[in-house]
Amino acid sequence: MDTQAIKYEIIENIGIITGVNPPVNALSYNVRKGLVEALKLFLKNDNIKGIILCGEGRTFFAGADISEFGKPMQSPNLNEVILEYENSNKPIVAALHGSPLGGGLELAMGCNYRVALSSTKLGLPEVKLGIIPGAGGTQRLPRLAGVEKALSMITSGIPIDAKNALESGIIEEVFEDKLIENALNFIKSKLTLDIHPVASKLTEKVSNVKNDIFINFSNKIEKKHRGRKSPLCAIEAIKATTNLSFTDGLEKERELFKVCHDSKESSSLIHMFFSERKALKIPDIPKDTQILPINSAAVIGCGTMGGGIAMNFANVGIPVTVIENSQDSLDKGMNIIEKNYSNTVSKGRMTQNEFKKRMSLISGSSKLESISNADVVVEAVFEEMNLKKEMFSKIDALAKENSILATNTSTLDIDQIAESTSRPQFVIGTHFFSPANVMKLLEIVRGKHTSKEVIASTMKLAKNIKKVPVLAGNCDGFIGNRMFHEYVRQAHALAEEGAKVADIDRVIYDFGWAMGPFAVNDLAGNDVGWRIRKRHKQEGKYDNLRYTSTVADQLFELGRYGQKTNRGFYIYDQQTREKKIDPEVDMMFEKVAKEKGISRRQIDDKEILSRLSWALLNTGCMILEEGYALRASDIDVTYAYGYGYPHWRGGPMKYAEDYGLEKVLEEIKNYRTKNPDMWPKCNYLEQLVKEKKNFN
Ligand code: T1G
Repeated sequence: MDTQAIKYEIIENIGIITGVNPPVNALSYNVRKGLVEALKLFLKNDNIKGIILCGEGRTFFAGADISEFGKPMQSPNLNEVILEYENSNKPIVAALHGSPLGGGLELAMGCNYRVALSSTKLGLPEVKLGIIPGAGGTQRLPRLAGVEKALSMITSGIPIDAKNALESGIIEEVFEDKLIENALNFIKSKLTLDIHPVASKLTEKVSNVKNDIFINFSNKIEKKHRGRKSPLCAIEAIKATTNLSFTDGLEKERELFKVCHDSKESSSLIHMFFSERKALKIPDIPKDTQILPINSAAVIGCGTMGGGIAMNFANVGIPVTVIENSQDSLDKGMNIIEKNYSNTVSKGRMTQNEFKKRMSLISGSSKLESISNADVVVEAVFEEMNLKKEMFSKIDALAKENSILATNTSTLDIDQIAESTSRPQFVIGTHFFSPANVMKLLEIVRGKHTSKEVIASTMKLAKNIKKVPVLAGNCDGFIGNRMFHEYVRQAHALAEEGAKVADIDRVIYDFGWAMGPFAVNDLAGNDVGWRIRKRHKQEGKYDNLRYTSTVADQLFELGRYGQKTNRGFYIYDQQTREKKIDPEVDMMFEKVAKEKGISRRQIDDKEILSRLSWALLNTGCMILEEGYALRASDIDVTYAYGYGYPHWRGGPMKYAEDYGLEKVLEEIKNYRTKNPDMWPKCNYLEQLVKEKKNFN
């Protein structure tokens, strides 16, 4: 018998059950059914004395099939499958490789033994999808590895490596290679034993656990995962191992799983999971598009951005040359890179050897000629069009044939930059987010002439350097900053109309963003914003729009650039960086409102959130209408990975969809009556509502 998703074979007296459900052996209905059927056959066969469970292709079972969530579960469910394996009267070893995650690891924990290749990463990542392990993971893992390890693995969702799993008692042996051969020897060595271990029966309840540990984890989670429920539910489920029997604990897990499964947090995080992967698919770029090899890189400019960008290459083993025009600036930039890496070492997150390896991959040069061998050149000089154009004509003269010429710009016109070269098809925008070595988003900007090969290769490069790429079209500010600009304009309008700066930031923070718009402005630098506004004014961008940044301009003139000058919209403590409200700033807004003839009023939290959220949504819809983003979900990915938008709210477009687009439009229309130039009409949104459609 070979179902479509499971195959089996017998080697000597050992039965081997193999998952064949590419790409990741997700535990879909066919797999679950096949697992039970194959096991039953083997249990009936007297020649078979032991069983190996494994997966074909890149991984052992990587968990439940997420695309089945929300649909009626077809029997057998995973719990039922695992019970069959656990009750087997022949010993079973799970032979792990790749990513045994979620239900995959839960299934393995239902087997008597687990062995793994050393490259295996094991984990229970369910909280990343807004749920908790739902097939006994919260009950078996603490019995195998202790409560503390289970709390750490399940509440973070971060996988551990095979060595760590071995030390924690989750697996029994680690092999460098020849997984099946070694697993065969392993299970044969166990055949003479009368009893084989079963995780659920290791102990009735997990004892000697202090309650403090649960309190400490909850406190940590409430800080780290502000607003989230699933990690707290996971703690509750794990706690059940200390006061309930395995069967009752499983029941408790089921209850909590259901609460999480039915939550917005979960549907939003699942939306994020699939959106992140969808963003990699570009409709007009076929899968077999030629990929340009990237084995070396050059970064021009070793300031905060340039240095961070260079680290991304070194982190994955790509040698990179950073270029600055003076030795002094180069030394300064290289020192910052070194300091960044040293900090990681001192936090215990990098070994000294790795530190040396990464530093040795980064070389400095004060000569632009050093770009001549690089497969990709990333320009990260000051955000100024003439400077960038001048730089690109020089790059054009020096870079080798077929090298990707990328510009790290956050707002500028890629086509204008490309025009200064003789090979615009090789020019592309790569908008990194600060700090570039930390932030996951990479907005990739496609110019009029950028070739398909260059786009496909840059998307691939982004994945290689562990970024989350989103392809944007070439409009001012691309996807992210074009929307952010309108969001900030709305925040300033709110402040002019009577809302307090700190209240606006508080509402946004409480919603789940990393920080509010004014705090972001202080972090990014009001001088940066001022330069962009100056250009926008020259280009007539505000001709039909209310200009709301008068206070920001006044602060700039006072030298209040934000955190870097210890003063911006807030006042910052020089040592602790703690921010304090400055009532003077609210008074400046009041004064400006008076001068502009704006009548001030009390503005409640609901209106603050609604106006800021819909300013993003309305601009996002315009971007979709004009074709600068491929899909609404790309916008959600942009905001979650580049702007600190809470993933568990699904992104600004998904949030609006959940709220109801019809209701959203009603509110926008209401605001538009009072303030037409703050709310440009978007036909795309009107059309969606008219047709009672959602984004896609
Ligand atoms: N279900 C359905 N599809 C999945 C999937 C899954 N679990 N995992 C991956 N895919 C698809 C993915 O959408 C993509 O599709 C393709 O596979 C390759 O993925 C009861 C409740 C395993 C580390 O959360 O972390 O078990 O875009 O590009 O970079 O408690 O996929 O090609 O069409 O990400 O090599 C727990 C999620 C589920 C694992 C591989 N498991 N997956 O990374 O490939 S909940 C997870 C991953 C659960 C039980 C419960 C990664 C990976 P397409 P990829 P990759």
